[in-house]
This record gives sequence, structure tokens and C-alpha cells, in this order.
Amino acid sequence: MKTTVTLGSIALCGTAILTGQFNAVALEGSSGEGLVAGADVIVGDLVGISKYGAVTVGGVPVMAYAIGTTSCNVGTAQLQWFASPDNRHPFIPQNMFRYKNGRLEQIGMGWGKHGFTALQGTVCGSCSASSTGNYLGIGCSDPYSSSLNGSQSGLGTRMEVNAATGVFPGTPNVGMPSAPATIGRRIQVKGSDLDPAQNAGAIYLAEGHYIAQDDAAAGNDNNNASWRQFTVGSLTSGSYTLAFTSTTQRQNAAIFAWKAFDSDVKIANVDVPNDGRFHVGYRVTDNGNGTWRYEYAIHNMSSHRSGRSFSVPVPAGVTITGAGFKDVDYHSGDSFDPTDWSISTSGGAVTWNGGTFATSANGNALRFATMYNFWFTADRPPVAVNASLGLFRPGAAGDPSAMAVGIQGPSAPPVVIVGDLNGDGIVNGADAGLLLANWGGSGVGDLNGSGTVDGADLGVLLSNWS
Ligand SMILES: [Ca+2]
Ligand SMILES: [Ca+2]
Ligand SMILES: [Ca+2]
Ligand SMILES: [Ca+2]
Repeated sequence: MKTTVTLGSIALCGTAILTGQFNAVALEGSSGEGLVAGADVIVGDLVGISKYGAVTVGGVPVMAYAIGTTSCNVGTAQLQWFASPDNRHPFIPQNMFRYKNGRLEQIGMGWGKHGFTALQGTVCGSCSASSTGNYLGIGCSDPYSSSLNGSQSGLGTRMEVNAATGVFPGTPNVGMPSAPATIGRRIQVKGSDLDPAQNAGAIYLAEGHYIAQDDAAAGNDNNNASWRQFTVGSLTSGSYTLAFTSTTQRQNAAIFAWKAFDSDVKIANVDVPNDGRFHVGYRVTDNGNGTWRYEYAIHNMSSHRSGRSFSVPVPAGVTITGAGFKDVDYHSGDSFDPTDWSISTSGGAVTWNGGTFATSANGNALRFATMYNFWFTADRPPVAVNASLGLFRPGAAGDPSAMAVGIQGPSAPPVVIVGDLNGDGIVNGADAGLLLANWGGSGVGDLNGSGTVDGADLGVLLSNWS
């Protein structure tokens, strides 16, 4: 079911922000949008995980991996696949995630493989082969092994890629440092995030994502990522052996694994006008002790403008505790700021802020093919709210600076009427009766908190008579 909601403007921290249009879509397990005319690349399969040992960075062992990706062209036109220095080929970022204690976190990212030469396989069905490796034929598949995707010389920085248009320089990595030994440019994961002794019950998954300009131009770039579960094996030669299990979940970004593991997770699409798509996932859990855990994850599928803030409204009287944030750090010369987003619980909202583009173009924005986590505990149950996802890069004239996102946040506390001792919303004789029945006692009817129910309390009650 798809629901389109149009909002005018919302108020955030006293500032009116034009939100334009957004689509809040309740998805049933697929981020794909179906066949649209034109080239349409997807990840048809994730096959094989290569490992490359570990390097201690800042006192922490960081392990390096690459995943094999087989792409398919499920579109109606051949997909361009010209090798560098031509830029008409896919860029293929790779990621790893962990689901643990109800939270799906991105635990690693790699640079992107620059595609060259399409083979014409049949992983996704019948193939109408291209006569040249410069195109992936209609219905055809192309395999990149994990060792090929882990070859450092073939990996490109994410910094120069526009995921909304699929455009990047034909000659990648100009001005970038050479790849650091062993772990450079590959998917980097902290050993502690994989260690079985520290991650009992965790489920792991990897994600492959293809970005290509003809696919994007056709509007077929919402289905470009797929995920697959993997298991963590023994620690040998400095890193854990990882192995894929189960089957590839085609046309599903890794955030959809959260929903696959927990059917109470909801995921909304946020389509930024003239830009790309975010997925906003949320899950509210009743802790059973008068508090609720609010868990959010935002995945940038294809927004070049990127995210810079996230704000969930909090009504007066709601107590927020334990607000947190989790990002994933760039590496190997990608000079994006790793500083965690700040957290504010004042001003009628919980707001996470990563800084503005004006302050630094390399600030810690939520860029394409990454997912950040946001969470807090509140003493109120959930209700539908409009959160706000602030955008990092400026848009064109008329483009929104933030997107409203229809999710769940804490509800307002009930209004307490002084003197309404039986809680029926009015102060009348029934309440006076309760007060008189406890005359001289303590507790019920002690409206001024003096410790005794007496005439002063009756006066308070009468002054609030409905
Ligand atoms: Ca596609
Ligand atoms: Ca960080
Ligand atoms: Ca009453
Ligand atoms: Ca009293």
C-alpha cells in the first residue's frame, strides 16, 4: 500500500521550514519499485567473502573484507559498462551490518569498485546478450568475485560520487592517497564488532550497491542494493573467516533486514525532490516499566544532498533518557569528519545534529550507502509524529531544506486537572466526596501536599470546580 502525503510547512525549533512533498510509504519487504523503462541494474547475488587480515588502528584491530557481487540488468535497455577513463559504468560500494539486541547497525564500509567489461550471464534469468562488454545486456548478469572487489587498485573513493545522478569522474581517485596496506579501501570492521564472545546472538549481513548514471537517469535507482546474511567463523591470520549463508535478498537495502528480523519494524521512504531517497526505519518497544525504547535507523539510499540532522518532537512533560547515536567512519583517505552528531533533548524535540555544509563541506553528513542509528528512552508510549530530516548540501531554489518524516515518537502526557480525584476529566461533587471521605487523612485529597487533607485542600478543589 502506498500513501502519498503532502505537507505545507512544519515548525522546527521556532523556524518555519518548507518541507515540500514527501512520500511516506509502508513497505512490505521490498525497496524495489518494479520495472521501469530503461536500464535497471540490481544486485542479483552476493557470493563469497574475501578476508585480508587486520591492522591495529588507534589501538583497535580493524579487519578487512570484500564481498562478491553479481549484478543483473532487469531493465528494458542495455546498461552502460564502459571502463575508466569513461565514467559510464557502475560504482559498487560494499557494506557490512550487525543485528544485535534489536538494533541494526552498519559496522563497516568499503570504497566502491569501478566496473569494467560486462559479461553476459544468466543469474537473473534469460539474457539478451550485448555483443560487447561495454554494455550489460537486457536480463543479463555480470559477476565480480570478492577478490576482484577487494583489489585495492580497482576501488574508488566515495567522495567523488553523486549517488542521485550516478555521475562521477571517469578517472577515479585523483589526489587521493595510495591505498594503506592490508585494510586500505576494503570493507573495514572492528574486530570487537565481529568477536563471537562479545556478540552473542548477533546476526550479520553484507550489502552490495550499484550506482550507475543510466539506471539513475531512468529513475530505476531505488532497487540497487541487496543484502545477504553471513556467519562469523574462526579467527585465523588476524581476522575472522566470514561466510555467506541463506540467500541474497534482492532489491532490498540492508535496512530492510531489520524488518525481516523484526516484523514490528516500520520503514518509510523519504524522496527528496530533485535528489534521491532515504529510508527511515523505526521500532518502539515497551520496556514494561513505564518507559518505551525508541529506535530509529536512517539509510541514505541515493541522496546527494545527504542528511545533516534528525529531530523527533517531544511534548512537554515527557522525560527523555539515554539518547544515543551511531555512525560508521570513512577511511583510507576519505576525509569526511567522523565526529558523532550532537544530541539535544531541549526545545520540544530530541535533535541529532551533524553540522552544516556551510561550516564544512566534509562534515559528518549521512551520505549515500550509509546508515546511522538514533535512539532514546521516553516515559510515554508512541504516537504518530512528523519527525524532521535536515538536508546537508543546499538544493536548488525552491528545494526543501528538510524533509518531514511520518514516524512514531512519544505521546503527550495526559493533562492533569487539579482536584479531579477520580480522573474523569471534571472536578465536581464526586471528587469532593472523595476528599471528604479522607478528611484528616493523608494521600487522596491532599491537593496542596501538606500531608493532611483539610479545608485548604477543599478550597483548592472548589477553586477548580468544573
Ligand atoms: Ca536499478
Ligand atoms: Ca563517528
Ligand atoms: Ca472528577
Ligand atoms: Ca493538605
